[in-house]
Amino acid sequence: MHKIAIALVLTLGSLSTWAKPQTVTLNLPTMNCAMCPVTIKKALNQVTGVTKVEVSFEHKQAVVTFEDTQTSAGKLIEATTNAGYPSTVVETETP
Ligand SMILES: [Cu+2]
Repeated sequence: MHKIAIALVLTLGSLSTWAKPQTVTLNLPTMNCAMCPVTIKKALNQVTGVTKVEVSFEHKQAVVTFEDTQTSAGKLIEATTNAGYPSTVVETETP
């Protein structure tokens, strides 16, 4: 029992160091009403590897956190474009 717990902690620990979470800010200039952020958030959350999405209608931007082993900024842009909102990357944060 004890050994299993230790093995699990080691596995989770090595996984989290292996997959690096990245945060990108996307410009979404075509947002034009209060429903847009809802649509965009839904589209981004459907992308594999995305762990957090915050959409600001006020700033016409989306802040997306994702695992860089599973997806990329290009895939996120593709997702918003497919939802009807072409986007561009504002900045990339590397912790
Ligand atoms: Cu809208």
